[in-house]
Amino acid sequence: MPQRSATLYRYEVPMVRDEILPMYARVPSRTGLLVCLRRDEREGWGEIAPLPGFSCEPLDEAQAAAFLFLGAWVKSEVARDIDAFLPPSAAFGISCALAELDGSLPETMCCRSAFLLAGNDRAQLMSRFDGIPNEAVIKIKIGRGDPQQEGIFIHDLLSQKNITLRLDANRAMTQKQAEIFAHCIAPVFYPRIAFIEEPCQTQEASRAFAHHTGIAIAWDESVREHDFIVRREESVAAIIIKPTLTGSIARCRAQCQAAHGHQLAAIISSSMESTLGLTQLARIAAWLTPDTVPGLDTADALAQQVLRPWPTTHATPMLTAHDLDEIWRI
Ligand code: OSB
Ligand code: MG
Repeated sequence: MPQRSATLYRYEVPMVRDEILPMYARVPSRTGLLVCLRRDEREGWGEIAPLPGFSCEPLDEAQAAAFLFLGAWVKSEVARDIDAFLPPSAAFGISCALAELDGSLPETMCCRSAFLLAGNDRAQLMSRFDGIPNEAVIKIKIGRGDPQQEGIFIHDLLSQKNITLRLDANRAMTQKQAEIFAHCIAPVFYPRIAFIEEPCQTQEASRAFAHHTGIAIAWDESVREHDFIVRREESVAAIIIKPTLTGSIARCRAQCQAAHGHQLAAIISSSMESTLGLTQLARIAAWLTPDTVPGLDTADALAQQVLRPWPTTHATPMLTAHDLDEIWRI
């Protein structure tokens, strides 16, 4: 009889760069759970961190579901379809811990990520931008201010550097505002906008915007709506997959495969996980989306790293298992 145990820890880390998030989702600190599963001599870790403003489940609900599931797991009673039993954040975290236990999540991390720029301070944005190499993929948050000024800013960036941009509006603009934004950018530059994630408040408006301007779009928030189906659409270049909001590795893998089957890019993206979750997302990206640059440039939003280091934040202090609050052990 193999020996099994499960431990849950809670972390809370100050958020030092919250301008990545839309106003409605900003929180002073990021809170989540880490799950550690042991079976015989092996150990597997995962992160359960619903993102306020994006996840449907609050942390206490994810925690209660994890207790129930892990209580059964230590007795070797295991549900086949973990997504049917657990809210997405818990299904993601527990599936990572299980995958580390059985060795099914490859170790290699995708070390590239789209550089993420956000914030209204243009001078500060430009100073970060200056250090970025030409061939980099850069993602900029838009829909935060005056559409005309934002359009001019993007036009200027595209005229100064031969870069490709991803833009993300988090559904903030009306179709009219999105078109005002687009009209401030010379159409010769449109092909260097890989896509705009969810430009408008509704899917219909985003589709109409893409159709009128010829700028490609990507679905992000829409992917998690109950009636979303992956299909090839005019002007849709990619779907964004956020495992913490989607569910188990198996479910994320099925979504990547569906996207690829429809010639869409699938982009693995951060939900502001700690560096433990981020390193696992980088492994998932290397494995499931090897030809696409993922969106994982969020490690520096948090004041501390957790358990595992992220390649670009070596100066950020690290929390080890000793620094975490153990909340449950079975
Ligand atoms: O809309 O993609 C988003 C982070 C938290 C919540 C929502 C989003 C994000 C990001 C992550 O933008 C970074 C990325 O995708 O490049
Ligand atoms: Mg997005």
